[in-house]
Amino acid sequence: MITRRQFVNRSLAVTTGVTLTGTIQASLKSKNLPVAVSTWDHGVPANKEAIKILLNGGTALDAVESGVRVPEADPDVMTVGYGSFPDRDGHITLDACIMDEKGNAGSVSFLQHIKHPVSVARKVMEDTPHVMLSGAGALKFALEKGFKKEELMTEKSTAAWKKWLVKSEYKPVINIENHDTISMLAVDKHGNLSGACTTSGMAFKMHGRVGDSPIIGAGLYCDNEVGGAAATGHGEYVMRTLGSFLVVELMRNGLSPMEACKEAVMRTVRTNKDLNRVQIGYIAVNKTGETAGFSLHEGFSFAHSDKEGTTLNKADSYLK
Ligand code: SD4
Repeated sequence: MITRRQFVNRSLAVTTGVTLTGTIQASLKSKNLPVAVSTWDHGVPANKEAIKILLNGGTALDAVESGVRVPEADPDVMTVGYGSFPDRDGHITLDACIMDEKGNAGSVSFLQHIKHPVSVARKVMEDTPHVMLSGAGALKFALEKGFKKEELMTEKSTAAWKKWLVKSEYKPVINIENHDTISMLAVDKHGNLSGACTTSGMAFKMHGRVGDSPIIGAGLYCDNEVGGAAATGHGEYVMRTLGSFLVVELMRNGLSPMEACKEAVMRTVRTNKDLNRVQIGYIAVNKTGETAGFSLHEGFSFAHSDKEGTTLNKADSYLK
């Protein structure tokens, strides 16, 4: 078990801009709610959208959905939504989920041709008796709900796929291109907590592969009494430990967001010998708005927003 003392020497300095500093972040304390936290550099524009909603008195649920829609629509973010890296057969297949403050959850997996899978996941949560819809069924549901069927491949995704086909080697490079899921957690001014997660999954994955991101408890978990957690990285490793659920349960047992994220990474470290080519990272928030991020390898970043602004933070990691 990790003690709080093991973290006291970490810098608590908060960056003031959106440029990533070299400062490794311990837990970040928000002066006041509301607060939003999300994964990677593309978390910055996503967070800015979310915090705008939160500061206007909006709900955490609306904030996380609107926030992650930003990278979903951005063709330059090639790991989420429109313009993503495809699977090895040239198809973009998307995974997403959402959870609200009441413990409701909605999810879609292996969804094709829809730019905003997170919004389909919300419809699954709100308009069906189910938690998860997949593949052709999820697409049929989305079309019935008025979502537009679109070609999500761009020239850039097609070119990346053709380049990959030359060698056809599945060797994900950590921190680069193929595992930059956007996961976001928010606590609104009423103290209610929600989360969302959306991704195209591992680039050049096998057709039909589904990762951790749409799996409640793996890619995302929220408990309004305790806090929330979300994951990024090689989904297979997150799924094997149900990492986000684990982080929330560790916080329930008294760990800070930082300690809980670290312990969840350590669970993977203890059960896997060779992690050289594997990256996983977690973000977490507790009910007071304290946020943190921690990863297996160096290189993971997370965005934190509150009424004082948005910062991009370098996460601490197990391997330096
Ligand atoms: C997955 N976790 O499908 C996702 C990939 C990702 O940052 O992009 N994570 O395994």
